[in-house]
Formats: sequence, C-alpha cells, structure tokens
Amino acid sequence: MSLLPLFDVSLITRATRPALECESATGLITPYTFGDLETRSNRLAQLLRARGLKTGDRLAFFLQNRIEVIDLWLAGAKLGLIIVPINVLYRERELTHIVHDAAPTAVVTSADLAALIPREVTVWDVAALTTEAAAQPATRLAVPTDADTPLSLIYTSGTTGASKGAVLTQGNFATNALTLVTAWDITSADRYLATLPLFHVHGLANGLHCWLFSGCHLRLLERFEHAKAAQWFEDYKPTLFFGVPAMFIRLLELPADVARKIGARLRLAVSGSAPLPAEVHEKFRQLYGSVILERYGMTETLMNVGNPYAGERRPGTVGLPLAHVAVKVCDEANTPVPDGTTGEVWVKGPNVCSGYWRRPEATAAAWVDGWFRTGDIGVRAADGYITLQGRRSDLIISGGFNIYPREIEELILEQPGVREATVVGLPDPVRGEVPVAYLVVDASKFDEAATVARLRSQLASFKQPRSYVRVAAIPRTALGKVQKHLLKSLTSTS
Ligand code: MCA
Ligand code: AMP
Repeated sequence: MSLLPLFDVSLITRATRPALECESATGLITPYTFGDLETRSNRLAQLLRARGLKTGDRLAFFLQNRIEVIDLWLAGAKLGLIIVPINVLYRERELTHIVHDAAPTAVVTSADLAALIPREVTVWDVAALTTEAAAQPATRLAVPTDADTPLSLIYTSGTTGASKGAVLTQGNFATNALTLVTAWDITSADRYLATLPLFHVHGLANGLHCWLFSGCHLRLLERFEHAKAAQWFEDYKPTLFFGVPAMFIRLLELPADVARKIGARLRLAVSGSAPLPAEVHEKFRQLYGSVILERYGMTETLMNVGNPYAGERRPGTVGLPLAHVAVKVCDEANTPVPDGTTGEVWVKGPNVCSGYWRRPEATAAAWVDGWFRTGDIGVRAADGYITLQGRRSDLIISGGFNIYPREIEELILEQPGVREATVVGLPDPVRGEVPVAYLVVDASKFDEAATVARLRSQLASFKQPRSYVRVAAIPRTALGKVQKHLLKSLTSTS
C-alpha cells in the first residue's frame, strides 16, 4: 500500500473543494483547494526532478508550519524521495548531527532560519524554490512506489545522546492514517485546527494525513500560541483538535463561557506525545463539555494504542491497541507478563518503521523477533486498557518535545570547570517536565554565564536547563550509577 492512491481520494476526486487555509505570522489567511495542492506539488516535483533528485535521495526541511511543507511532502511522495523534517528549534549541535547523518541533497529553509544551517550542506531558500516551481509544468510525475518505499527519516532522540533517524515507509504512514481516520470517524465534514509542528509525527503523520485521507478542511497555523487560542477557535470553529498536554493545560485558562462554546462545536479533541494528567482530562471535560481522547504513539511506530472513540475514554490510560497493532507487555527476560503486572510495552504491526537509518546495531537492539521494544513501562488491565507508568530510559518530555539528558550532560561536561553533570526532569505545571542540571564544578574555572550561552547556541530552547544547581557531589549507588531521584530533592550547596 503506497500513499499516493490514498492522497488521490482528495487531490484528484475532491479537486475543486476548499482544502486548506494557511495563516501567516501577520494573520493573513490564504485559501487553497485540493486541486491547488495537486498542481503546486506537481510543479515542485518537476523542479526537484530537474535539480537531479531521484528515488531514495534525501531532502530536508527546516521550516515553521507553512504550505510549502505540504508541497514538499506531497512532491516527495510522488518522486519516492526521503523527506527529512528538522525541528525548527534545533541549533548547531543537533543540526550538524542530522545533516551529517542523513546526508540530504539540500535543506529547504526560510531566510530567517538559513544562518543556522551548517555550511557544509546545500541550502535551498523556500521562497526562491516556490517561485521557480511556479514556472514548471503542472503535469504529475510519479515514480512507482509501494508499502516498503521509505518516505521519511524522522530523528528521534537516542539514549546514547545522538539522535537516530527512524526510516518510515509509505506503508507505515498509510496504515497509520487509515487506522486513525476509521477509529476516530474523521469525515470530509470535519474542520481540523492544526497548531502542532509539521516536523514531528503528531502533526505530520496524524494531522496532515488524517486531513488528506478524509478530505476534511484544515486551518494551518504557524505554531501554537496560547494567547491566540481563543480567537482561533472562535474564528475557525474546528470540530477536530490534536494537541500535546501542554496545549490542553493552556486551554484550561480560557473563560468558562468561551470554553463551553468551543466545546459545543468540538467533535473530537485528541491528546498525545506525553502523559495527560487525569485532572486535566477531568477539568477539560467540566469546562468544555468534551472528553479528551488520549492515545499513545512513538516516532518509530506512529500510533499504537488509543482510547476508543465510541467507548469509555478512561482518564490516565492510553486505551486499547489500535487496529493492526499487536501489543504485549514483557518482563526483563522478554517474557510476556499477565494482565495487571508491570512490564515493558512491545509492539508489532505494519505501522512500525523498518529500522534506524545506517544504525544496524541500534536496530538490532530495539527489535526482538519482529517486535519493537518501546522502552515504555506499562500495565494492561483485565479489560485491555493500557496505562503507561514511566520509561526504561531517563527520557524527559517537556511540552511534548523529547529530551535525552545524556545529550545535554555531554555538552555541559565539555565546558571549562565542570567535573560532573547530571540532568533530570523536574515537574512543571504546564510542560509536564523541565530539565534541570546538577553540577559539580571547580569554582575557579567555571563560568555559568558562558556555559548558558554555549548551550543556547548549540541546543534547542526546550533542552535548556531551567537552572544549574551546584552540588558537592552527585549521589551514586555502590556500583557508580547516578541516583537521579535523590538529586531531585537536593538543594544547591553554593
Ligand atoms: C515551541 N516553541 C517554539 C515553537 N514551538 N518557538 C518557535 N517556534 C515554534 N514552532 C518554544 C519556544 O522556543 C519557547 O521556548 C516555548 O516553546 C514557547 O513557550 P510558550 O509560548 O509558553 O508555549 P507553551 O504554552 O509552553 O506551549 C509550548 C508548545 C510546544 C506550543 C506546547 O511545547 C509545542 O509545540 N509542543 C509540541 C511538540 C510536539 O509536536 N510533539 C510531538 C512529538 P522557551 O521556553 O525557551 O521560551 S511526536 C511524539 O511525541 C509521538 C510520536 C506522539 O505520540 O505524538
Ligand atoms: P517520540 O520519540 O517523540 O516519538 O516520543 C515517543 C514517546 O512519547 C513514547 O515512547 C512515550 O514515552 C511518549 N508518549 C507518547 N504518547 C504518550 C501518552 N499518551 N502518554 C504518555 N507518554 C506518551
């Protein structure tokens, strides 16, 4: 199963229907039909072909949400390219790693972001590319593709510090979208307000694809800004909203009468990417009259488990396995445990990616007999509902963005005067968790301001430690393992 026939349900058969409105940073709203999207992506595909791109070549984008991301994605699917989305918040260290690892032909970006891209890779300006594409023939170029044709390399933080590219195929994306459109009853009558970034799978594989397959209407916003949320909901009147818990927590700040009106039109609100606290689920229901549907996924697997659309959406749980996804909970010996017993969640199905880009060892470590080890710890109740209880690794999730402490620790340790560094996630009322660094320093050599400046230039904003706590020693077990739980209660010694 490749993607184009599924996209064509909208691109071709709904060509004259309004498909999309894009809001620019200045508030200007531009409408497009599905036919416009077909033509724009055909012209872009012609240009990319003329620039020498062929099946299997990588093409990266480093862009805020805008229509050109959709053009690139569709052109990539048509030409069998491997599109590499890059988080716009990434900075020098993260960008250098991704361009070295993925080796894209070029990175498509905008004038305001171009200076951040490492020099060694070719940069294509998105505005120039779009202007040039507009002069190309509108005829479709489409190479043969199938379920195994890779469509995207999506980087996901690795426990070793360097992120790995999950190789997602057309079949993975097609399975995910078909499953979700069916499970959540998304139809062409829906109106989807898209504020999630298109460089991660929540906004891309769920948001964009559910829209394209169902033929519903989309309003694409550059990014989520909580101060504007009430006005967006009021203007656009969405029936569908997908968000991370931080967004739902922000939405609890709206006045009760506004919330009630929004909730009356909202057919479905879906939360994922991080745990949704049960009290947020309940407060949202009280304020909006809408019961959030929480689901669970990963970059490597797209969506795995979700609360039912028609049945009970149980707070604090991620629900039941989605169609096509097999789930088991295993102990340390890789043996399935009985219901009610905690273990690691393993998944299997056509939604699961084919492995990590050029990382055979990491791939071998994550897959066992065709099952993918998620690293998430959970328990299944007797009636099948799954509750996630934590993670095997010390991954921090802040505002739905993943942070591996090791990556930050490695950079801090490179700074003068730092003898030891450990980063842990502390609770945060909006973002769920935020990173905090605990340091053992040589006070005569350590310069905190210089360290902060260095980290800001090298790593994404959401990875910046909210504070740098100096301690006399990092607590360790007899075997030398850092006891992160003890650090959380430590206070500064200087
Ligand atoms: C976030 N920020 C941005 C952007 N997005 N800045 C510029 N452009 C963006 N597109 C950062 C800023 O650097 C700033 O960092 C902070 O967010 C803004 O803070 P604030 O305005 O207070 O926003 P907020 O109300 O805290 O909301 C933050 C957010 C953001 C909008 C919810 O965290 C977000 O977009 N999260 C979505 C992450 C996501 O899509 N995850 C899916 C991964 P500073 O703190 O320095 O001021 S896919 C996944 O996990 C799996 C597969 C799954 O299951 O879905
Ligand atoms: P990513 O690497 O960005 O794909 O993040 C995937 C991780 O996000 C999963 O392994 C989970 O730890 C976490 N996650 C996603 N959805 C949920 C959820 N509904 N509840 C708790 N954790 C979640």
